[in-house]
Amino acid sequence: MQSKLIPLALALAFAGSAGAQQVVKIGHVAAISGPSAHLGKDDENGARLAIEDLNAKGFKIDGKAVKWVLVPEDDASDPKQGTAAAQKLVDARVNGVVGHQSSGTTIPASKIYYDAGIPQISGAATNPVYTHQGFNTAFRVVANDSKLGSTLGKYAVTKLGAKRIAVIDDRTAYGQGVASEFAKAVKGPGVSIVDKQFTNDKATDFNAILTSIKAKNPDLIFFGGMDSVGGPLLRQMKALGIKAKFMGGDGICTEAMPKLAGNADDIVTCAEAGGVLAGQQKNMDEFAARFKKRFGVEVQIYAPYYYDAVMTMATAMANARSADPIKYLPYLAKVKYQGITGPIAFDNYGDIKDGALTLFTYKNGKKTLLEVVK
Ligand code: ABU
Repeated sequence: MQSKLIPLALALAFAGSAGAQQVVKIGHVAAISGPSAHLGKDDENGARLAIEDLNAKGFKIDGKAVKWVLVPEDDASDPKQGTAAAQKLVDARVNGVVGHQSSGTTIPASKIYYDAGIPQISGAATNPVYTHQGFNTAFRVVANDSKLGSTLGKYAVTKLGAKRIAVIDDRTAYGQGVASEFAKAVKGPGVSIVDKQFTNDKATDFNAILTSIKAKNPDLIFFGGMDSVGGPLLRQMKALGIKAKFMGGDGICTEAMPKLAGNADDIVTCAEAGGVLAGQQKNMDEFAARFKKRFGVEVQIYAPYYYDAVMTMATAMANARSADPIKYLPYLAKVKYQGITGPIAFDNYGDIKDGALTLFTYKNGKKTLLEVVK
């Protein structure tokens, strides 16, 4: 169990801001441009829907009316843009931040929020480092890559019967991390990693690495990275006549994957870093329908988690009777919120307690549930 550091600047940054605020600003940062823009927009719109609901319901703090405002920023999944966006939100004196989307931007940005004493909840970044830096301002409402990689590794061996496994990652904090956790979990009698290759998060041509992998005759290829690379990788894998199954983490577990791959079918297994149990499914379906009506597009993956992140933050503010970060941060650490995605409470690191995963495949071009794993 790790003790959290107390941010020195916290008291100073918000000194004098006691009392009810009429305007509560929630920052959101994700990739709104670049290859993962469809996912960043998904997150942002999830947060936007929550803000609209809070305003529509007249959600008050300490009995006083509040105008809830979303302050959106784009980091393009670039660490430098991520820290610049974080500093912008600190300068704008937001009351809290939901984001970022990629682990590669979330981790460096978290230091900026911590120094400013601003609570941050990510609904997508899964690298364990984010919540293990001793920053008491860092929270996450999804499971992390240790859980993702190890669950997928066990599933590959025990359920899919994989023996000869090839691993590719995109060298990002997320892709490399989840691939490494996966590789640890598949080691065992009769199972071997026959090849390890890497690419990058902007690559489009995978001929060289796939040719190397094909020569090793794998029965399963695991990819650590996002759908913008995973889709074309799967397409080229099939074009080269590689018959292996294809597996990846939450980065490829999106509604866009079939389009990006040309066709994603039941050779694909992937995992969303959240687990919606049967009793919860109705809420998720209702959310998906509302989201489609409001924004005209399907949920990609993490929109409901960002919706819940905003609502969790608002609940902590209501419990604290204040949107002042210094006052509501302790309430956020011990919050209990029943979200669309399930019950939300945090452990001592700021990770979701009892985080679950949902395994998916694809059928007829649609993401199709396999099972929820606790
Ligand atoms: N969790 C997959 C996408 C975001 C990230 O962790 O980089």
